[in-house]
Amino acid sequence: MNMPLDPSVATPLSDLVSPPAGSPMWQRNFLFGAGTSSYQIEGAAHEDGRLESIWDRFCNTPGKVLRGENGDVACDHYHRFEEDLDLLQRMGVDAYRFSIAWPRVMDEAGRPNARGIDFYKRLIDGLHRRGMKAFVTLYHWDLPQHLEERGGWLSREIAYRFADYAELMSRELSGGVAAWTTHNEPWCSAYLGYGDGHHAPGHKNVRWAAQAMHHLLLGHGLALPALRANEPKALVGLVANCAPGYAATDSASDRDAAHLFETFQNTWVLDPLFKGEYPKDLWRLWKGAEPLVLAGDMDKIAQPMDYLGINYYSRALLRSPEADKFEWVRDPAVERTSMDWEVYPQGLQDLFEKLHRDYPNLPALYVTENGMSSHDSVQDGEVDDRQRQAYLKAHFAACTRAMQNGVKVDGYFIWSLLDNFEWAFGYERRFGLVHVDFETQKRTLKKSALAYSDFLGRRIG
Ligand code: IFM
Repeated sequence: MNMPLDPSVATPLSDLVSPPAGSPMWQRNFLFGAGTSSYQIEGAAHEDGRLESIWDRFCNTPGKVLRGENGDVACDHYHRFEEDLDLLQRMGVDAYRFSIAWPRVMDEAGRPNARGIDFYKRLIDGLHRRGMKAFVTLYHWDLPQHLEERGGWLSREIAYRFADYAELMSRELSGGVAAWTTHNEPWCSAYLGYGDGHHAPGHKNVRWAAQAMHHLLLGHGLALPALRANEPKALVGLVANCAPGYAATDSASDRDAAHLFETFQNTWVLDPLFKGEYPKDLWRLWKGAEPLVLAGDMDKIAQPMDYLGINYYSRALLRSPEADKFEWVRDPAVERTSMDWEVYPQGLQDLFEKLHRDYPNLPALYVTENGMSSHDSVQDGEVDDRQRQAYLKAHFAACTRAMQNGVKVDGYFIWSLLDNFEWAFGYERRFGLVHVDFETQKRTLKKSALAYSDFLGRRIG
C-alpha cells in the first residue's frame, strides 16, 4: 500500500528522483526517457489489419497468464497515444522508447500493412512535434502467430523474415528514428519462450532455447545492414537483460555457480555479439545443447553496434547444489519489490564495470530499462510511490559511480511510462511512472513521475 501523504515529513520533490550532485547525469547531453512495448500497452488487438501474435495465442491458453488476462485492450494506447505523448512531454523527457508490433505492419505474405505502419508514423510525428526523440525496438516478443506456425525462432528462415521486417520499417520510418533496437531481451525470447515455457510460445526444451537464441541473434546480424542503409543517422543496437551473479559463500563451488549464472544470463547473449562465439561453459549447464551454427553466422552476429542497451532490475545470489549447476539463494535481509525482486542498486555499478572490463570493444551503454513494480493506488488524486522514488534515486547513484569509474553511459530510460500488461503476471504488477486505472483508462502521474519531471527541468549545460 502507498503511505499517506504527510507534508510535515515530506522530502522536497526536487530531491526525490535525481542523481547525486556533480553526477554527469545532470548534463543535458545525457539522455533521459521512459519506455513501453507494443503488446503491453497498445490494445486494439483486432484493428486495422493487425494479425494474431504469439502473445494473443498464449494469453488465450488457460493457465498461462494470471487471471487469464490479455493485451486486447491493455492501456488502449493505440487510441490514446496523443494523450500519452502529452504525459511524456509534461514530464520533460528527451526520448521515448517503444516497440513496433510486427503483426500490425505486415500481412501473412510479408506485404506492408499501410494502416498499421501509419500508426507508428503518427506516433513518431507526435513525438517530434513535442521535441522528443524516438528509440524504436523492432522485436519486443510479439511474433506473428503464423510465423510461429512455420517454426518460430526454431526455424532459420525466420531470421531472414526478421531482416525483411527491419528493412521495411527502417524504409518506412526513415528520417524519424534516433535509435533502432533489433531485439529487446533475446534471453527472454529464447529461454522463457523456448526453454522454460513461462512466456509465449511456451515451449520447454533448453536445446530449443539455444537454437532459438542463435536465430534471434542471426536475425539481428542480418537486419543491421538494412537499418544502417535506410537510416544512416540513427544509432543501431540491441537490448539485453543482464544481472550480476554473486556467490553466496566464498567456496570455489559457489563462485563457479555465480559464474555459471552469469554465463546463462549475460554472456550467452553478449559473447556472440562482442566476441563472435558462444561461451563454452554454457554447455556445462546444458550438455549437448549446442545450436547448429553455419559458416559465417558468427561474423554476421558480431558486427559492430553503436550502443548496447542494458535492462537492469536486480542481482542474483547463488550457490552450487552440485557440479555444473547453480541455485538461487534468498537473502531475507534485502528489500524486495512486488515482483519479489531484490532492490540491489550496487549491482548496476558492478555489472557495468564488469562489462567494461570484459569487452574491450563495448560500445556506449544505455540503461534501456530500470524501474520497479509496486502496489500503487490513487488516494485523494495522488499516488505517493515512495519505494519507486527511492529505488530510482539509488540506481541513478549507482550509474553515476560506474560513469565516474570510466564506463561510458549515454542515457537512461525508466521502465515504464505506464502501468501495463506485465506478461504472465497480467495487470497486477504496476511498473508505471503513470498510474493507469484499467476500468476507466484514467492516467494519474505518480509522485515519482512528478519528481523525475522536476529533476529533468533542473538539468544544466
Ligand atoms: O515488463 C518487462 C519488459 O517487457 C521487459 N523487461 C522487463 C520488464 C519488467 O518485467
